[in-house]
Amino acid sequence: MTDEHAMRRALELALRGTGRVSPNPRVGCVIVKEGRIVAEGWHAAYGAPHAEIMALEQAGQEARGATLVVTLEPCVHEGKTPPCVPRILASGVARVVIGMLDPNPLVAGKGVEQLRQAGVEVRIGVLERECWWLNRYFAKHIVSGMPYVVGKVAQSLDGCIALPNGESRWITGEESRRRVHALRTELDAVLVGKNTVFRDNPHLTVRAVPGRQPWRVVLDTQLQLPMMSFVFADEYRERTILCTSPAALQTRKAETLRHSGVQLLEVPIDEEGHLHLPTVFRRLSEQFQIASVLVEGGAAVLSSCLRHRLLDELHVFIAPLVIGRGRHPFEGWAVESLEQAWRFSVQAVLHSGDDIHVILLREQPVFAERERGNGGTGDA
Ligand code: AOF
Ligand code: ZN
Repeated sequence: MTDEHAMRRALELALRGTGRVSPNPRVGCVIVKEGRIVAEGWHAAYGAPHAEIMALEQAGQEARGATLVVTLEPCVHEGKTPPCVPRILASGVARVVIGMLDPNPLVAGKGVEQLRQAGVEVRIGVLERECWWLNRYFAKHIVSGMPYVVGKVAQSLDGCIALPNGESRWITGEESRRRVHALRTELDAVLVGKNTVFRDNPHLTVRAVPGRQPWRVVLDTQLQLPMMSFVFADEYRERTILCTSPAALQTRKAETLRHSGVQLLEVPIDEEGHLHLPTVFRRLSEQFQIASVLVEGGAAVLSSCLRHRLLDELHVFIAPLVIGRGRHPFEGWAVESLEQAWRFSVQAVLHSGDDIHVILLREQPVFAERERGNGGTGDA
C-alpha cells in the first residue's frame, strides 16, 4: 500500500461529508499498518469529531507505530472540538502523511511543526491537487471571508442561453440537469437574479440526485417578484434569502415575506442602481456561514459577477444545438479589445449525456504548471 493509494481512500472517505460539513472542510483519514488499512475516519458533520479522531478511535492500540494518512493538515487549535495533534501524538502513530497544509490561519503549518517537533515523521503534498480541489470552497472562505463562487451556464453550441423571447427550457439534456442538481447539493447556496425567477419560476431545489437542499438566494432590488413564486412559497421557503434594497425592506411586502419564513438581507445599491454584489457575497459569508455559491443566472447577474471579478469557477453545459439569434450568458459585459476579455483556464472537458460539460477556473491553479506535461494544449 503506497501513500498515494492510502490517500485515494482518504479522499473517498472525505467525500462522505459533502453537503454536511460546510463551512468546514471535507476531510478523510486512514491508518495504515503493515501495508494495510486498519482504520478509517471522516468528518461527517459540522461540529462532529475530526476525521483523524474518528480513525484513531477505531484503530485503538493498532495506531502504535502506524502511519496516519489524512487529506488535510491536522489541527492544533481548540475549536468546536479539541485539537487533533495531541491526540495523534498520544496514539503513538510513527508517521503522518498529509495531502495539503491547512489554509486556516489558526492551523497553517503549525500542525506539521508540532508533529515534527515530537519526532513524528511527516510527509506533505501527497495528491495535493485532489485535496485542494476537494476543499477549494473551504480554503477561499477561511482565507478571504468571501464564498467561493461558481457560475453555471446551460447553452447551445452557438452560445445562446435562451431564445430572444426568453424561452430556455430545455436547451441542455437530462444528464446536465442532474449534474446541476449535484452542484446544488454540493455547494451551500444557489443564487439567481429577479429575471430568472420571473421567467422560469424555478424551485432551485435538489431533486434529480439525493442530498441536502441548498440556501436559495434571490436578488430583487425593488422587491417586484410575486409572493407566490416557488422560492417564496414552497416548503423550503425558510431556506430562501431575499436580497433587497434598504427602501424595499420598509414595505409591507417585505414584512409579509419575513413572516412567512423567508430570510431578508439588506444590501446597499451601487452606482448603477443594482444591489452591490460583493456586499451580497460578503454578507452571505458573514451572516449565514455560506462558503460556496452557485450562480445560476441570468445574464445580468453573471455579467455583474464578471464586472466585480467574483467568479472563481465556471461550469458550461453545451448542448449540440444551434439556435441562431438568442440571449447570451454574459450579454451585460463588454470589452473594447481582446486583451480585456475575461480569460478562464480549462480544468476539464467532459461528456454529459449528449452535451459537453466544460469546467473552467478563473486562473491557473497553482498545480497546473507542474502537471501539464506534454499532452495538454495548455491554452484556455
Ligand atoms: C474539520 N474536520 O476533520 C479537520 C478539520 O471548529 P472545529 O473544531 O470543527 O475546527 C474546524 C477547523 O479544524 C477547520 O477550519 C480546519 O482548519 C481544521 N481541521 N476541520 O471540520 C476535520 N481535520
Ligand atoms: Zn482536527
